[in-house]
Parts: sequence; structure tokens; C-alpha cells
Amino acid sequence: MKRVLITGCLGQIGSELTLRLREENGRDSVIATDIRHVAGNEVIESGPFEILDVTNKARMMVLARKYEVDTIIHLAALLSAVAEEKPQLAWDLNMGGLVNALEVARELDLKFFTPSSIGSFGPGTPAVNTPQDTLQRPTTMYGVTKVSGELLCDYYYQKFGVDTRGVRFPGLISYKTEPGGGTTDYAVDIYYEAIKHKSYTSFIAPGTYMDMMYMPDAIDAIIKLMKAEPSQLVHRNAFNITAMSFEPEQIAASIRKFIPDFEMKYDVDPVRQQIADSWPDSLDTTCARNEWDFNPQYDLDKMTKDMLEKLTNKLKNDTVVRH
Ligand code: VAH
Repeated sequence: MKRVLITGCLGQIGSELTLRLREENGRDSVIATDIRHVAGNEVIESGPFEILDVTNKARMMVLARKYEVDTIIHLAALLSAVAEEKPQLAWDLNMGGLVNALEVARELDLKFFTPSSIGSFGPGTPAVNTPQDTLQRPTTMYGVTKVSGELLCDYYYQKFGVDTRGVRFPGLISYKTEPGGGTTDYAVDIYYEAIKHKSYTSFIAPGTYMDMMYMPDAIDAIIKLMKAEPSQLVHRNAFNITAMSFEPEQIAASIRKFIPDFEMKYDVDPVRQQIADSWPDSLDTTCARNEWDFNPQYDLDKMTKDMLEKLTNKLKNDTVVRH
């Protein structure tokens, strides 16, 4: 991973991964790409940036060649709730983008990472302590693209020898860039509202357990997996990983340890609730722990403390900048 092309660099994962890799390996170690340009954005300003629509394979190839990258980290995709609103676009973007990125990796002999998700599981999957290898029959378009993506990445490894690797991310919680259109977004929104209004109206019903992870652990996981010796890996696409499983009342209780009068209300969104109900409650991460030493550092309270501190500072600075 000396020089990496990242797609979707302005997204929730991309923005933090780009900055972290540049910090560790230098500004030119990441060619950050996204379909849009945002003036003054830290990710864009901190090193090479190029506009890239991932459905344009020719341009992806030109950029990979121009910068002589050795790795592609392909993050551009529609998340679950948006994909349910626009299923045809989700298929075209998520699968079209992935196959283009895999083709570029195959032709140029590049290492490859793309995330799968707990969305790759469905109502028939064992919901508690979901095994690494199990039934995957998702009922969302997002899930369909994620399972297809896992299979396609395995195929490119087996058939063409492309060094493909991936994880099944749970809901990711972070303060730098907000997620766009996922089902687990409630667990990010809640912190913003807790700081601003001491109250949050959840679109996910009480009692709905989902796996979650704090962004620093997610970034560590990508870097660790990409550095693992190939001989250690029995699985490749994609490893179950998670750091915690909670339902809305539990994250509210964690916030109350720091903001005692925080109030939780509910106005359940049937579309996102149905998606959440089709996903596991908690994953078994044994294979990731054994094969490449996956070892998350944040539990719910440690994450809540850090989120509230960092987000409070961020919101203060935003206000200062705007005035
Ligand atoms: C979503 N955060 O909600 C994403 C996801 C774990 C789920 O991949 O769509």
C-alpha cells in the first residue's frame, strides 16, 4: 500500500481514511477521488485529488496509470436507505463501480479493498452471533449488491489472482463526515441532537439491536487487513467485524451518563425499520480476530465520551467560522 487510489474519498469512511494514510505515509501516498469537488475541503486540500465517476472505467484506468498506484480502495457506493429509494441506480453504481475497479486492479495487478456490510445478511441469517460463513439472502438492493460484491471479489481472487480483501462493516459512528442515507445513521444523528437540543427522535424502534463500530477502529481494521500476510488469510471477502451491539435505548442511556437530562423520542420510519429488522443483532468476529488480529478499542461508553467531546468542539468551531 505505497500509493493508493481511493474512490468516494469525501464519504464517511473515505474522508478519514485518506487523512490517516496521508498522515502515516505522506501526502502523495493517496490519490483521493470523488464524483464531486467541495471547495476548501480538508481531504481535497491535503494531497492529490481527482474527479472520478466510478462508472467511467476508462477514466479510472487513466488515473491509476497516471499516478502509478499499487492499491485501489473502492468506497464509492449508495447506502441502504437511498438504495431502497433508487434500486436501479444502486445496482448500476454499486455493481458497475465495483466491476470497473476490479478490472483496473486486474489489468494493472493492484491490491484491492472494498467494504461489504452487515447489510449482506437477511432475515434467514442466524441473527445472534452471526457466523462468518452462513446464509446470505438479503432483502434489500443494498444487500444484494453487497453479497454480489463479495462473490465478485472472491471470483477475481480465484480466477485472476487479484489480491482482493474486504470486511463486513457494521454501522459506523464518526464525527468528521456524516454518513449519507444509511439505516444505522440514527446512531450518528443522535450525538448531534444530544449536543444541540438534549433530545433526539429516533427513526429506529426501541429494542432493535444492530452492530456498530467507532470510526478509528474501522480505519485501523482496513489498514490491518491490508497489511496482513496473504498466507494468514483463509477468508478474504468479507470478514465479519464489529465492536458493539446495541439498541436505541442503550445508546440513549450511554449519552445520559454525560448529558443526564437527554430525552429520547421515537418516530419510526417503516422503510428503515424494515431494513434494520432484516439485519443481524450481533456478529461473530472470530475469523477476523484469528486471521489478522482484528482488535477494536472502543466500547459504547468510551465511544460516547469521545464523540461528545469531539463533536462539541467541532460544532463550536463551525459556529465560530459562520459568524
Ligand atoms: C447503512 N451504514 O446503514 C450502512 C451499512 C451497516 C449498514 O453498511 O446502510
